[in-house]
Amino acid sequence: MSLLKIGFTIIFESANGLEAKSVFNAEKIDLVFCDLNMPIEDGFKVLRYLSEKRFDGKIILISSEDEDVLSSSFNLAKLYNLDILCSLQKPLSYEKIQNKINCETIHSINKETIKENHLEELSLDTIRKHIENDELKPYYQPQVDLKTKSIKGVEVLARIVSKGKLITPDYFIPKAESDKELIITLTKDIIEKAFIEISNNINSFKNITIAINISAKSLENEEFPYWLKSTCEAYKITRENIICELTETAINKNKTLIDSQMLRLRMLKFKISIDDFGTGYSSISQLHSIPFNEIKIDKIFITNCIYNNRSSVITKQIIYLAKAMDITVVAEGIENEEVEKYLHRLGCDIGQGYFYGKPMAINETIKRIKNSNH
Ligand code: G
Ligand code: G
Ligand code: MN
Repeated sequence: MSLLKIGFTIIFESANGLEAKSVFNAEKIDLVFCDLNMPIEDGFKVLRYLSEKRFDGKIILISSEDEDVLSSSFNLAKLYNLDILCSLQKPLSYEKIQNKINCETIHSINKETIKENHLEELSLDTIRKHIENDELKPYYQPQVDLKTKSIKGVEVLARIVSKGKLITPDYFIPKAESDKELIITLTKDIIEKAFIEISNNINSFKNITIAINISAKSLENEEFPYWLKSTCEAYKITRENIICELTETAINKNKTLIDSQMLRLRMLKFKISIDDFGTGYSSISQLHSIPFNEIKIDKIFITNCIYNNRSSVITKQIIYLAKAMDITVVAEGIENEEVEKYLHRLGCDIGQGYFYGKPMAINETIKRIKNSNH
C-alpha cells in the first residue's frame, strides 16, 4: 500500500528467498525490499544470489533486529557489490519508507533501468581490444572543499565506453591487474588521456588538483614515476597538482619496492594519497612508513557514519589521526547533506561522493567546475 502511494506501479511479493529468486528470473526488477530474517533462504542468501547475477537495481534492507545489527548487516551487504540504498527497521510505515525514497530516487531508478545488465568481467583480450579501439575513457568525480563548498579537485576514474555501453572498473581493473603489461598499458593510457583533455582545457583546471589511481602492479614498474614526470611535462601539467592515490590492492608483498616508488613520486613533487583507508591493506602502518600527503577514508565508513556508532567512531579517529599528522583528509562516498555537515563539523577537509556528482565526462566536468568556482 505504502509503495503504491509513493509512486511504484508494479509490485511483486515473495514469502521467502526461494520465491524471490523465481521472481528475479522472470521479471526485470528495479527496487528490492529484502528482509534479512526470512524462513527459507534468508536475506543474505538472496543478496549473494543477486550479487552473482550482477543485479544492478537498488536494494533496501529490512529487518526487525536492532539498529546496531541492522547497520552491520548494511555494511556487510555493501561488500556484495550491490546498490544498497539503506536499511530500515521493522515495522515499516509509509512515513519511514517515504523518508528514504524521495521523488529523486524513483526518478533515478526509472532512468537507470536503461543501463546494461548482468555484465561479466571482461577477458584480458577484450580489455586489450577496447584499449586498441580507443574505448578507454577518463571520467572525473569532483572533490569539494568542505569549508568553501567549491570544487578543489577531481579524481580520474577509468571507464570503457563501447557501443553506447559504459563499463565501470570493477569489470576490468581487477582482471587487468593479473597481467603486468596490461595494467601498465591501461594505467598509462588513462592518465595520458586525462592529461590531454585537461591540457586542452587548462584554464578551467587552474588550481584544480587531479587525483589518479595507481595500483601496485604499475608501481612495480620502476620507470613509472619518471614516465609520469615526463608526461606531465609533455602536457604542461603542474606536478604539484597531481595526487597519486595508492589503491588498497597496491600494497602487497613487494613492500620495499612499492615504498621506494612512493618516495620517488614524492621526491618528484607529486602528492601521494592512501586510498580506501581503513580497509584491507590500507592500514596505519602504511602511514608510519610512507610520508603520505593525504588520507581517503573509505566509503564503507562514510555512508553510515551518522547512524552507525562504530562507523562514526572510526571516521572521527581517522580525521583526528590525519589532523595530528598534518595530512589532508578526504571523505569518499558522501551521499547527502547530513553526512556532509557532520564531516565538516569533525574537521574533514575534502568531500567526494554522489552528493556532489557521480564520475562524469570532461565536458560536464568543466561545466561543474565553472559553476562551482565562479
Ligand atoms: O570508478 P569506480 O567508481 O567504479 O571505481 C572502482 C574502483 O576502480 C576504485 O576502487 C578505483 O580505485 C579503481 N579505479 C578506477 N579507475 C582506475 C584507474 O584508472 N586505475 C586503477 N588502477 N584503478 C582504477
Ligand atoms: O578509487 P576508489 O575506490 O576510491 O574510487 C571511488 C569509487 O567510489 C568509485 O567506484 C566511485 O564510483 C565510487 N563512489 C564515489 N562516490 C560514491 C558515493 O557517494 N557512493 C557510492 N556508493 N560510491 C561512490
Ligand atoms: Mn581512488
